[in-house]
Amino acid sequence: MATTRAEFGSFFPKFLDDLLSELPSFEATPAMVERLKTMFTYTVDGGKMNRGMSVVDTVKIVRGESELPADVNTKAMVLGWAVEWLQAFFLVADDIMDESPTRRGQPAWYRTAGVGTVAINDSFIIEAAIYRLLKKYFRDDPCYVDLLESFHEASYQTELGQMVDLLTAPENDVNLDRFSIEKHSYIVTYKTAFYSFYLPVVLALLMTGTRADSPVLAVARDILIPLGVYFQVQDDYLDCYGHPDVIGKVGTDIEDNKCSWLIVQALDRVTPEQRQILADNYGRKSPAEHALRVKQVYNDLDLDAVYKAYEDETIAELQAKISNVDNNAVPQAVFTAFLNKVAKRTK
Ligand code: DMA
Ligand code: MG
Ligand code: MG
Ligand code: MG
Repeated sequence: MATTRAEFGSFFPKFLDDLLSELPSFEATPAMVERLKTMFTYTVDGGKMNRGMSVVDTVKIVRGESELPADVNTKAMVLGWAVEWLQAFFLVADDIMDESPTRRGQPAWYRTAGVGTVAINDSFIIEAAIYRLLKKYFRDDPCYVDLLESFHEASYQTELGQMVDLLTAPENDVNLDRFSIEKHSYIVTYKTAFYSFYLPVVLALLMTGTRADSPVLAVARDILIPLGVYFQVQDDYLDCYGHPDVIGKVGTDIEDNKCSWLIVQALDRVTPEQRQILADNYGRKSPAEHALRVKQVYNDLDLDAVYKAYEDETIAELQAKISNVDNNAVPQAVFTAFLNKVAKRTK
């Protein structure tokens, strides 16, 4: 049976306590412990938790068990929550860099009272916590080094993607020629697909005894990277067409001059007049009329329908790919579970 949000969520207090209870060995004062408790709870807990839960679900499918033995379950939960800590590390920094006002239906962490740029160091601490948890639960495990390398590699990939995402979107310097589908593919593959889709499966496979050099990982990568690209295209779409109350965040891609899937699709279809409107209004922080004019062009080009067609085509392609996977390499159910969670999502 798939992990429920309630069951997965019930492990957060345990891992939080692991992190807090070792702080005396770092000579932390009670005030420091309290600050970290508040910070971890605000930034790590309360997301959709799909990435973390998928580690546990993958372990179950690979082992062919609907319930895991308690010790295996705890270890799978550690890896799942370590991915959630990794996600929080990226999001805290991402919201500062993207100047996003909200996250998960509340103010972004850097926008809360008394935090501000301290959130930069908090993001580093959130990352460090991953390695404290891995050390506590996996130090003597044969897969320990492979787990460490997987987190390090996924982090580096994400940071490279974030770098290109940000450098392609300079403030006060709009140049639509910078955007292309190739640039977009690089950005989303690196900033999202590796850590959100490939990493959770790699961790589950390593934990269940697959070696890091196994060809099985190439099979996983071949499906999970395109799936992750689709996921980020959805994120780009929802940034403009999603409702803030549903997605828990206010979109900023147009104002931030981002190489979003929507602007790339628009540029593929515009008349010279429409292109001029985009050039004059994209990447302007205020007033809000600029972003509204961009959205008007998107609507005139019926990007909503373009997206829906992309979505149907991509789902069909992924289903075809999954049906070709050798169940002895990786059970197809690993991938269908992911696809079902992601397909046609609205938040
Ligand atoms: C997200 O890109 C990527 C990472 C690594 C956090 P984004 O800025 O589009 O994400 P969001 O829309 O959630 O701010
Ligand atoms: Mg962002
Ligand atoms: Mg971003
Ligand atoms: Mg986004």
